[in-house]
Amino acid sequence: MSKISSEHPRVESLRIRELLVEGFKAGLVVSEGLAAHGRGEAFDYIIGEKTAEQAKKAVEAAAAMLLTAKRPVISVNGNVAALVPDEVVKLADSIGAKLEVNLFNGSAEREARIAEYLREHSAKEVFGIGEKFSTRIEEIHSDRRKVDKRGIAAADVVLVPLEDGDRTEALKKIGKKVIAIDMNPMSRTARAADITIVDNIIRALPRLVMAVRRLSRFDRVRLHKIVDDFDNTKNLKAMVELISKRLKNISR
Ligand code: PTJ
Repeated sequence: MSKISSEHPRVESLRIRELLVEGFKAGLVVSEGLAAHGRGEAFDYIIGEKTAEQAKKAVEAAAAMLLTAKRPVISVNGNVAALVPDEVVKLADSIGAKLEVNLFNGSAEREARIAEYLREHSAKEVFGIGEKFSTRIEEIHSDRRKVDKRGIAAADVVLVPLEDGDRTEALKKIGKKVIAIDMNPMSRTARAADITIVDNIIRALPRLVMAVRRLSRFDRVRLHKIVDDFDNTKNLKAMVELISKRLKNISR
């Protein structure tokens, strides 16, 4: 890893880039993943690289939804594995969720590599590898249609970080609840999800782990109320307004 001085004004952003580049070299991340990161980074730059109040609310609702889920699954792609391997494992452990590798740019070799990487980060079990337990969600028009019978296919709640496309709409159509993590509040995924956390996954995942720990003391009635009170459309609208306000302030 190259040496980034702690004095550099953009040290944190450069550190995150390094994780992606290292993940790319290790065969976890595809080249498209580097471009996708650039899009997320641009949104993060505009919002000031800190967690907005709207994202904090969404994290709270997401934690409550995960805690009330019967069969929660965390979907992991190359970027997610490279950026937050420890945190996805911690989150899965704290809610009893399954971890499933699900790739837009499907590849058996990368699936296995990501699973191995997650295991190196203490994951006990990783689904989505190979064909033995695989099935297809025909409504999805990409490699993401390949899912695990024991994982996403059977899930009631799916966490889908860092993606844009038709999968969330398809998962909703077949009756699943979807939580998205996406810096872009205008993406199809952000708009179709039940709960969208518009924040950098680097900040969102540790917050989610902490929220799950805090809310695990709440009873189910209280957790359901947190979910019911959350309005994703309203929250996304507020995020777009925040972006617009920040751009207006900069252009003054
Ligand atoms: O590993 P694979 O094959 O599954 O591919 C992974 C990528 C990310 C390449 C794939 O899912 C993809 O093409 O994603 P998209 O359609 O480019 O969408 C990625 C979304 O994540 C965009 O809306 C970005 O703004 C957002 N994003 C990127 N980096 C971050 C992010 N959101 C939060 N935190 C980030 N660090």
